[in-house]
Amino acid sequence: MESLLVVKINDLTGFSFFIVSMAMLAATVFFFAERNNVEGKWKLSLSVSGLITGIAAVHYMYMREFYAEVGTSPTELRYVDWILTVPLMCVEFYLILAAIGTASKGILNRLLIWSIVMLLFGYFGEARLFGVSHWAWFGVGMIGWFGIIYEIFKGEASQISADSSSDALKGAFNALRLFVLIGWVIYPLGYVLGVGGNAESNAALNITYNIADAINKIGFGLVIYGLALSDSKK
Ligand SMILES: *C/C=C(C)/C=C/C=C(C)/C=C/C1=C(C)CCCC1(C)C
Repeated sequence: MESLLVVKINDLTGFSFFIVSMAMLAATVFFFAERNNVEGKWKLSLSVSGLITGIAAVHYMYMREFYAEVGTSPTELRYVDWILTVPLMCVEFYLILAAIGTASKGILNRLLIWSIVMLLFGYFGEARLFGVSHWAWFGVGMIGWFGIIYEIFKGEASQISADSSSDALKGAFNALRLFVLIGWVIYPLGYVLGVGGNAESNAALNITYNIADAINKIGFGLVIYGLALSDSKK
């Protein structure tokens, strides 16, 4: 039991699991509490932000415990978290466009399909499934990510934001898509670092993914919160 409670300060991987669990928990409380301070049409967006960090918080507590017990964390736990939270981030894009202007269901559907392609094939690669090279699966996963990037930089979603008269929306939409373009680079990097499959590469993969999740889930939610707050004050 003791091993579950003690944080080993010299264990960077274990420490990153611990600190990200706490950060996700704090962010979740914050997003749900702040629902009261924004206008009605923004409440759903803040709830979704809280769900994203809340789902991650629960997964991080399991991952941390697993790691503390056996020194690794299962790939499945990581991907179950992502397959729930990344689609919710796609929903966030849709919701902020819908709150200020118009958004077609097609945008949401395309973002959801691309994100499933990205994560499903990334998982196939990490789990070394079906005897196919993990670089081939990685390549297919990258196509999914590029599909998302296309939709928000060149596709219909980017068009709706560009045509909007709200500077707050444009600013927030732009910040969110920079998370996807730049913040998400950390994920394929983690995949590449983890390819070795030994203890060192597992540690590198977990630390990299942990940092990526903290930046992208909490940062993403804070940008939406900022938009909701400035729009509500008007
Ligand atoms: C909250 C969780 C997030 C934002 C997870 C994002 C995950 C990715 C951007 C994963 C990307 C990958 C590729 C682009 C190629 C294949 C390997 C992946 C799945 C790590």
